[in-house]
Amino acid sequence: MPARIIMLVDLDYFFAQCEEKRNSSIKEKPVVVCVYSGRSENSGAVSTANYIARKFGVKSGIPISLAKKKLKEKDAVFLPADRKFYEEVSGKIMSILRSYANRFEQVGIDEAYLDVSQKANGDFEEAGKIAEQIKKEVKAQQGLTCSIGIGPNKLIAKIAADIRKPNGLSIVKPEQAENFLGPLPVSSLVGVGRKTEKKMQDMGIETIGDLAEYDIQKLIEIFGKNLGAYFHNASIGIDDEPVQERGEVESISRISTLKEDTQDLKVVLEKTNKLCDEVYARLLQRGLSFKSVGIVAVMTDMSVRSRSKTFESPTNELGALKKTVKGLFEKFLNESELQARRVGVKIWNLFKEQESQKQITNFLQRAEK
Ligand code: TTP
Ligand code: MG
Repeated sequence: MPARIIMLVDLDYFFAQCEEKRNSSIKEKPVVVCVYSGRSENSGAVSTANYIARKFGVKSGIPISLAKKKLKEKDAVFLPADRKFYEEVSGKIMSILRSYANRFEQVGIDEAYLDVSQKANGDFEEAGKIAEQIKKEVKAQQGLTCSIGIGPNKLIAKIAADIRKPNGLSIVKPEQAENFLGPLPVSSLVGVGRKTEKKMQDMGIETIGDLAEYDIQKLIEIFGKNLGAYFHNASIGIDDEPVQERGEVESISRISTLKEDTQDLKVVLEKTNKLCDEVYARLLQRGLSFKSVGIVAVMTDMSVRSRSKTFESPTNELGALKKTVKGLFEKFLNESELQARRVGVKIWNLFKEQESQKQITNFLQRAEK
């Protein structure tokens, strides 16, 4: 198996860069994207600002009035946030990013993790080339720059992306992880907020290196078992969190009690066909396709059994759902010595229509080769 290589791609000053994209004449000026509260002309907060405005101390979260003060007589451009437009741009960029990943997880409007272990064949140099390619394609197709961090896990990839911005690329190989993290302030770690930072400072811990040297038992005493162990592992660059495809997180399911316990396929299917209809309605409402179908049965002795099947590519056909549920129950009831009391249907590996179309296209292309 190739070494694990994770990338974090974060678009630079995203909302403001979107504004520059549709009006390049503002590019040389400080640009501030605002969410106006409407109470008075200048009430509200700054969403984000381009790097020119940041030089004057303008950043996400500060009051608009303060940003105006900082940018007085600087020919700055203040714009209201247009989330719909940013989401459109984000969607297009995310589908570019997805095509470069073995596994893909979008974590915000302008941020995504890519597991590129196989694509880069475990080679960090190769991953660096993929990152360059991604930057080039995002720039060419959508005109935006991004910053990319590459590391052996999500934790390091994220920090690597943060240290060189905008338009940065940082690669941290596994053997460099501890040296890379060591000098950074503990607040660079996910989960170390202001309060925890303060507490650690009181314990004499300023840097991640200090944290790594701190006795793990003491950390556990102070922060509890989970958090203490997490801090220790994070400080030495250990993190096993998988890049989680969104489709895998979500599922749609229905379960219902039979009128009487039974082992009769016909009776069970009467019930599960209805459950399939309900599950299917939810699927359509959300504009999704599914790749995996499961059945669950609670038996007379209250034990829970399940069976499932995963297709080669996503489908959104009710017929396919019912047929699969039938096939699974047929086999399951044949093998079971007990009667079923409750039965359920579940689908997961859910994809947005557009993505499933892409998956189907990929699948067909592969099939043709
Ligand atoms: P970030 O990626 O945190 O910031 P950014 O893309 O503007 O800048 P950077 O170059 O440092 O990555 O957030 C993405 C978008 O989310 C940002 O463009 C605007 C929005 N946002 C807010 O509306 N309010 C906030 O407080 C933050 C942090 C972000
Ligand atoms: Mg960003």
